[in-house]
Amino acid sequence: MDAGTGVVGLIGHPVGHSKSPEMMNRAFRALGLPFVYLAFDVSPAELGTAVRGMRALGFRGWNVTIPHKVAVLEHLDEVEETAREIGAVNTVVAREGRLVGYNTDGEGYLRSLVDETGLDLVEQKVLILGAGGAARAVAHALAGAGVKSITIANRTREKAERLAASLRKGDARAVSLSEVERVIGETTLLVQTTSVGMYPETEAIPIDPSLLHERMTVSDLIYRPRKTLLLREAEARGARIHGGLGMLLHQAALAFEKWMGKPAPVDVMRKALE
Ligand code: SKM
Repeated sequence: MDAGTGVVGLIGHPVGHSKSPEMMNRAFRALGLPFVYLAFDVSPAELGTAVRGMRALGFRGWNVTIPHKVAVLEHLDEVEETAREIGAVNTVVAREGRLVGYNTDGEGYLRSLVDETGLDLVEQKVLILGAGGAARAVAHALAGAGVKSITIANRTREKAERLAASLRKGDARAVSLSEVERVIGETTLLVQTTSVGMYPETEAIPIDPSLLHERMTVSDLIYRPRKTLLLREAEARGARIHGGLGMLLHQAALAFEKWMGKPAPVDVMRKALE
C-alpha cells in the first residue's frame, strides 16, 4: 500500500462475519490492482454521515449489506433501474463525483444457479419462500429471465402480494405459507430466501420436508451451513440442490467489474470462500 492505494469496502451492521474482504483483496492482489477492500460496521443512525465520509475520502465504491440496502438509496445521486425496481442497493459506484447505486444480488444469483445446475430458466415454475430483500432481488431476476411462473409464499401474505404485484414481467402470484402444500406439486424450482436454517439454528426447516419431491431443484440462499437441513432433506428425496455460496461469489464478481471496469478473477475469489 502507498499514497496511491484506492479504497473500496462494505458497510453493514454487523459486518464481522463477511467473506467479502478476503474475496475482494485476493482478487486485487491476483490482478495487481492498487486497491484495498475494508469492512465498516455502520449503525443505522450513522449511515448518512458514513456515505458523506466515503464520498469525501474518494472511495471508488462500496458494497452495502443488511440493514442498509434500502435506506442507502436516499443518500445516492442516481439509482440504476434494476436496483430501483428491487428497491434495494448492494453496490455503489463513485463515478465522476456522483454516487450510483446498483443491485448485483439478483444477477449474481442467476449466474450461480445456471452455472451450478445448468437449469433452463424459461421452463421453470418457481416457488419462492419469503418476501424480504433477498426474495425481491431473486424474484425480479427470475422474472426478467422469463421463467414460466412465480409463486411467492410468505407468512404475511400481503408482503408476498406486494412483491408479486411489483414484478412487471410474467405470471406471478402470492400465497401464504400454509398454502404451499397446494402449489408445490407443480414446482420445478423452489427458492428458499428466509433465514430459517441459518447458523446457529441449523436444525430449523421452513417447510414440511415431506412436500419436497424429485421433480424439483431446491435452491437455498443460506451459505452457512453450506448444506442446510432443507437441502439435505431435498437431496434425500432425489431433488437437485443448489446452495447460497455461489450467489455471494457472483454478486461480488459483478460489483468488482463495476468498480474496476474489467472481468473479475472468479476462480481466485471462489478459492477465498473455501
Ligand atoms: O449483497 C451482498 C453484499 O454485497 C456483501 C455481503 C457480505 O459481504 O456479507 C452480503 C450481501 O448482502
